[in-house]
Amino acid sequence: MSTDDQLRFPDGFLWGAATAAYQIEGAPQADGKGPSIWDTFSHIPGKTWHGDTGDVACDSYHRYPEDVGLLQRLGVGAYRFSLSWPRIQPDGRGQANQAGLDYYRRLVDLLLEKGITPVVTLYHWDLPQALQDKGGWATRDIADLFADYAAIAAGALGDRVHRWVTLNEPWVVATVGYRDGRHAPGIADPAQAVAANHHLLLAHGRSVAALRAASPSPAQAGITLNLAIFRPVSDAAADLAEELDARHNGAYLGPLLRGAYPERLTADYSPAKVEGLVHAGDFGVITEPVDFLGVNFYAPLYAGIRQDGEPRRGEELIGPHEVLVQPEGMPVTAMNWLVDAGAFRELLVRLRDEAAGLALYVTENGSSWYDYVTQDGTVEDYERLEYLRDHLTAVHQAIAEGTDVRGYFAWSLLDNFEWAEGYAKRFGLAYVDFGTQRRILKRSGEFYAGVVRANALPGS
Ligand code: IFM
Repeated sequence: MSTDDQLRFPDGFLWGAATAAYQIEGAPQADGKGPSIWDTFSHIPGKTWHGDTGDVACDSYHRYPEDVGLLQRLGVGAYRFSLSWPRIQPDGRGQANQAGLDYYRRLVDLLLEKGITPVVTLYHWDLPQALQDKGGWATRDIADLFADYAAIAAGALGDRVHRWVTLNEPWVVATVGYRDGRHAPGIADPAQAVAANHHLLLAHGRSVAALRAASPSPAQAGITLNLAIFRPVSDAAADLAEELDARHNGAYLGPLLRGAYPERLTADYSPAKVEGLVHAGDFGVITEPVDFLGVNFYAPLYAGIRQDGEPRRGEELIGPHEVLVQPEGMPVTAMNWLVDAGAFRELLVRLRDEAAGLALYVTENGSSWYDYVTQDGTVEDYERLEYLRDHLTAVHQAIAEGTDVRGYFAWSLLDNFEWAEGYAKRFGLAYVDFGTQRRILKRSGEFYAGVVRANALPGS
């Protein structure tokens, strides 16, 4: 696979970039779109940094040709973007809004014209507000409504879209949205979070079947999980690291691949607790075979115990004594996330065994830094470039160790609305001046274009 000191990727490796509807589109009321939970949540004072909202974001709803131009400059073969459910069904149920579908059709047509394969995520967190008003993901009938929506999307776009991701990061949806309340819908209720989790998985399974049935041409379907590596910082934290792993990874890989929640999650999923929630036959739905697994990776997490219950500087208290630690001397990004590409390799190699037989796509990987435009009008983001190079090296190593990674999507094509962090945190390969909407390809974007062109990482 390697010539000279270049690291070559397998022939046909799919290079891409990713975005999500609410983070880039803006135009929250255009062409009959209904409100989403993020439209509501971001307008509540104090919920996002600086009161930022996605009202304008990158204005991609109007500027998508320019963004397709950026993809062309990167030379990528694929673009992963998400559909806004309330653009397509303003209330989350019933008849489709043709104007919403037409927007995505125009985007897909332009991508195809430029030789870029669309990879479409059905749900990247912008639930129709009307469904949340009835309980959202904590209610069971949402699984069928989601399947209906999947069928509408596949029926309308499936002649030209052949690769679908059902859900993006259900852990974040359930945990950050329904348990911690830091994301929309802003609910802090552990019982609703467990229910949301189960219904997300159910919705995934039902939508895979629905979109395959509705698509006019063969559809490949998968789900994207934000999987993580947990490392204990001491022997005392070993059990905590295992528990976190089960909650974060096992709660998804278990049901999806093996048809069961991990045994050690009895606190949340004991038979008594899930009575009424998990119905007979649910795991048959959830294990609906998928064509691939999407993996999002950003950072490893280090688990520690503080007997005094006092987190030290840079630590996050996650229980009475349990903390997430930032080990001394390890670099962190602007998100305060650790930088450790070795953990990425470890995760991918682990999936080689745990998800054996399943093709993997890295559907997101990237980093946030405090970028700025130089006097020459360039963005010299060498930290991002290094992060990218090191994490691509990790992918290359994992492939060499027998992991079936078929593609890589950089997060993100362009700076965008980073949820509760608003516009303060930039992840783009292209810089966005949110005052003028001007896009500037960053140094890391130029580097990525070189990798894509060569299908290889340059030698050192
Ligand atoms: O911006 C998000 C994205 O929407 C989901 N995955 C993580 C990214 C960075 O936080």
